[in-house]
Amino acid sequence: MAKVFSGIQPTGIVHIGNYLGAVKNWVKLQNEHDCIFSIVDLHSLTIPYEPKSLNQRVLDALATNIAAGLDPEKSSIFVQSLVPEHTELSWLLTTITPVGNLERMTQYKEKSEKQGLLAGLLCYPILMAADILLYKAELVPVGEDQLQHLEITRVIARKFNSTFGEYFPEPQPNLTKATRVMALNDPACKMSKSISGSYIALTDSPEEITNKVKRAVTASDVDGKMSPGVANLFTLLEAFAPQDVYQKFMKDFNTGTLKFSELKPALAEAIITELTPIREKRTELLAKPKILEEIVEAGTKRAKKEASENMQEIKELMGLKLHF
Ligand code: AQP
Repeated sequence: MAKVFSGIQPTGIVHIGNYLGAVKNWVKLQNEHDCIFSIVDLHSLTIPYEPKSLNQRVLDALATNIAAGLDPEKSSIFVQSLVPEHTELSWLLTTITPVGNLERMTQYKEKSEKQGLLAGLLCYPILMAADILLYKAELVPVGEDQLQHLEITRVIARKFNSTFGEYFPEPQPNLTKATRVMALNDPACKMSKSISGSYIALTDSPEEITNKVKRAVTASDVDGKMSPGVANLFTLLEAFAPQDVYQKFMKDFNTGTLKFSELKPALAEAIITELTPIREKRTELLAKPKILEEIVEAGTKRAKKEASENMQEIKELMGLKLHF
């Protein structure tokens, strides 16, 4: 049984990229491993946000993830800012993180181009390393876009171990088949909460899902090779539809008889079938905030206990524990 940590930012409604790349995998892993999942609200402060709506976004992220299958009986589910050890460890790790590694991060370059050079964007991977290392996690289920950040976590763990003594495991990624779901309106970019038109949200109605799939960019295939848009639809079909439906359309593609007028409605139907119970459960949970409060209270208590015990050991190793 491995120790697993992962998180999701409350930056918008959870979409099928988050779901297939991470959340659905969390649901599976919680049956086999010791899992801690966090709504990482501190990370979400690195992009512009409206303070008045943050609380609702956190509740929404909690309700959506639980509706998607996260089980508080099996996993610890909590909100990052409720366990201050995350920021405490983040500072300690900042002191051993090479700036060059941070400056090379694709997400930092892309986001700072839009938002300006903010230290929070630069140090985002250090906070992520703290999230993971605080619990000595060995396995981190994330989408492909987070692999670079996880590599920095390993660099930091190695540096800590060689400087202060062997303590942190080097965490490994755990990827799904749909590790990089592309934007429906631009298959050259990844599906993202902050790019409108790019995603199908877990809360979308059947009509919205049908329309979004209908409008998905496909473009023509070149020399029988699938275009990125078509490949993306097949990734989604494989993830959502029964195997025989996927096989049938793959055969159509290989024999040059694929019709988007058949593929798109079949894909929309498969997505609607999987997401409808999630959408309904989320609505139920949001109407009962007391249940969400109890889940967060219990998850925070468990996470906090482990975090504070480990922090004591980390501080001892770094010479920060006072002995008189
Ligand atoms: N398109 C994607 N395909 C597969 N996995 C994805 N993930 C995100 N987008 C895709 C994975 O979802 C988990 C939670 O992501 P996050 O909310 O922490 O942040 P993100 O990666 O920045 O997601 P977004 O949707 O792109 O948010 P914004 O627009 O706010 O930046 C992670 O494991 C991530 O890899």
